[in-house]
Amino acid sequence: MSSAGHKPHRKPRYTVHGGFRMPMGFPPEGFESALTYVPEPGDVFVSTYPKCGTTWMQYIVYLIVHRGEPLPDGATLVDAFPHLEEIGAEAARALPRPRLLKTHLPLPMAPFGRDARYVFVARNPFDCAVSFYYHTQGFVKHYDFAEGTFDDFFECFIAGEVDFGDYFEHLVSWYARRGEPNVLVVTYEDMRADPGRALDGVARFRGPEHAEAVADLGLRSRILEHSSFAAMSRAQGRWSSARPAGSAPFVRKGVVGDWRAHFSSEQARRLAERFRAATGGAGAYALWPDIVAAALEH
Ligand code: PPS
Repeated sequence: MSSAGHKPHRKPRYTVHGGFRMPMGFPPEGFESALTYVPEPGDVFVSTYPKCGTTWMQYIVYLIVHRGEPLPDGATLVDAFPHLEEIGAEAARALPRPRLLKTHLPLPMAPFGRDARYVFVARNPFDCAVSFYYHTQGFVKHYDFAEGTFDDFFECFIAGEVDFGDYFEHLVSWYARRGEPNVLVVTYEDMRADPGRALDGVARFRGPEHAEAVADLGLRSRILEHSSFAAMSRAQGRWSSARPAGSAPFVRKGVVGDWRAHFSSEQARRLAERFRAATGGAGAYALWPDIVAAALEH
């Protein structure tokens, strides 16, 4: 889908590796070797398109693995649960087991192994676009887009011309694996509606001993408290590098429906139509029927 026919717009800057857009500053050798990483039994991936709840899910998995103990003072999730495309295969192999890895790669590019586990978090494309806009505007050294508007970014997003590729290709590729024993599909909206249920689902997926452990009320409330929006907002430096003063924080708003305050009715209709076309109106298209209906009426 192209944004042809819409007025020229400002674009963020990216580095392009083999036709694939990445944030500037992601070393090419890290990206290239990430594609060759061979997953091992026990590896746990949090696999997402950007801005779909990656960090929140990573911290839930981290807290399950570490029995509710938060990251020690001064430690960052970026080190404890690194981004494969940033660190590359060799650094990934050197991680303590279980290896905890984040990836934003679409499935055809992602290292997928039968014995590794993948938690795939999907978020509706409307809120994802808004969150991705603030991210792109705020990380000035990665994107040089401080002056970019939401309207500018929207044209890049709907055309799939953003880092980590097209939202819809990513969603469709991973969603096709739902139901496989090593893939758990979760939505950001379900996590928001019932974090305890989401925690149970992830713990069960990690194994019966973890499911049993999170039934313990003390552990359960520690994990839910440390991974809550309020607690994560208080510790912004743990999740991401600093941004210029005045930019939106990394843990920003954390709601479902912020798109309403950013989308014009034309943009909402165009993205809803793109969603339908990209999915053939089936599969992942059924994930957010109320939001799609609201977008068409916006
Ligand atoms: S990234 O850069 O791709 O890793 O970003 P990602 O972590 O996927 O997404 C960031 C959005 O997730 C929100 N967030 C949360 N929401 C609810 N609860 C918790 N604990 C939480 N932690 C992060 C964060 O605010 C971003 O969404 P927006 O809509 O911008 O607020």
